Amino acid sequence: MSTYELYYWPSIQGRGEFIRLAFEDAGAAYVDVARGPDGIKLMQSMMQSGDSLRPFAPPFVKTKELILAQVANILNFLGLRLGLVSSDEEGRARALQLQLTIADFLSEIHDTHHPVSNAMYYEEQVEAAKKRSEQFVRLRMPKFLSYFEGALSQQASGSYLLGSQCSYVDLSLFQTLAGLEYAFPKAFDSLRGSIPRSLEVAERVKARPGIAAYLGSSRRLPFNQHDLFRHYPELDLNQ
Ligand SMILES: N[C@@H](CCC(=O)N[C@@H](CS)C(=O)NCC(=O)O)C(=O)O
Repeated sequence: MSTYELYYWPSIQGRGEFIRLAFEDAGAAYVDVARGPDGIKLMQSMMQSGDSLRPFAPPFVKTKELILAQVANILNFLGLRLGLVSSDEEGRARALQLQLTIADFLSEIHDTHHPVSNAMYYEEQVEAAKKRSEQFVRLRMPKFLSYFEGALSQQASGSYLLGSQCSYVDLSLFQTLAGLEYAFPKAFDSLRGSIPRSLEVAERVKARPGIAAYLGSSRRLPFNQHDLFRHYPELDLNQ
């Protein structure tokens, strides 16, 4: 099996983590290129290449055949190869739908701390961030979480989002819950009781051999304040 190349910012988990978890769970050979010497330069040069299909933003993955960007698109492509999605068309489409919903969720999570612009510091947009987070915590976070809980409640107990097999979407759900718990501990705590199935899936994902080994390794960076999930106590409101 050839080695996959992952390109992502080296000092955060960010959206790259959703791809890392899939590689780690499957025990796939991959290199986190931007964590190596001159990796960031190489990543940036690939985004500035003359190729019209060049990635707009990281994460992106280079395989023997192609360079692919967009988390959900990458996971849709890798899912089959890594054994992290069922091989039937319907199952793959449903996995992609759930993953795209996670992408929407991540976008809103990001906007809690950067509601005005990515090009401004958090400190320059605190007031807008407070308003945005108040809405997020009260309405959007429970709405997204109950959507995934609802999807799980369609399945037999002890299964995953798409049935009895763990898929890349379950890994992403685990990561999203871990990030929310870090960023919004109070708000997350108050919602725990409403998402028992999701929490249970997250525990099972955490215990999978590839994931458990990864979480205990130095490759798993801690959450930090430059990341997608950030903990600002002033944004973490009880609903
Ligand atoms: N929709 C894209 C979002 C990619 C994205 O926002 N990447 C961030 C890091 S997590 C970035 O570096 N963005 C640079 C930019 O938007 O200019 C995905 O799901 O992969």
